[in-house]
Amino acid sequence: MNLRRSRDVLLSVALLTAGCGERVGSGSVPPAPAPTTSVGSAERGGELAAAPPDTVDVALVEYTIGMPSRLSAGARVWRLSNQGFEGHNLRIFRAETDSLVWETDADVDPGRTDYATIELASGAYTVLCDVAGHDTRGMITQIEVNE
Ligand SMILES: [Cu+2]
Repeated sequence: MNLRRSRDVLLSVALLTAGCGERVGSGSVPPAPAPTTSVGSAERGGELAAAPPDTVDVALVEYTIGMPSRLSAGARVWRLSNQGFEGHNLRIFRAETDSLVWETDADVDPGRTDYATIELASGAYTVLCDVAGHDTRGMITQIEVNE
């Protein structure tokens, strides 16, 4: 697939550091405690103590992306867990325009879980892992976001 790698600035994205013992209030995205690290910060193997109920769970494994195919629009916490043995990453493209709307800063290492707050407007999106050969082997999926 020939995807344009341009950033779509219409969406605001904030990284959420998975702090040890950091609690996430129910229903809303908490103010991130001045995260200065990039994605890849669940250093202590940490899970958030309590992820918001509308957390989007994404399982990255050879070679599939396990996640809901329908989401509601707005800002959601995405929990990216690499359950495989290779590094994986995530790219989100608007399906209509092939424009990149979000990407991980770095690969998620095997066994690691990273968190990001991602805001998506309604529409159709393609979600894939950009590691060479992974999308063609199955790490690509279509999702629909609705109001
Ligand atoms: Cu991958």
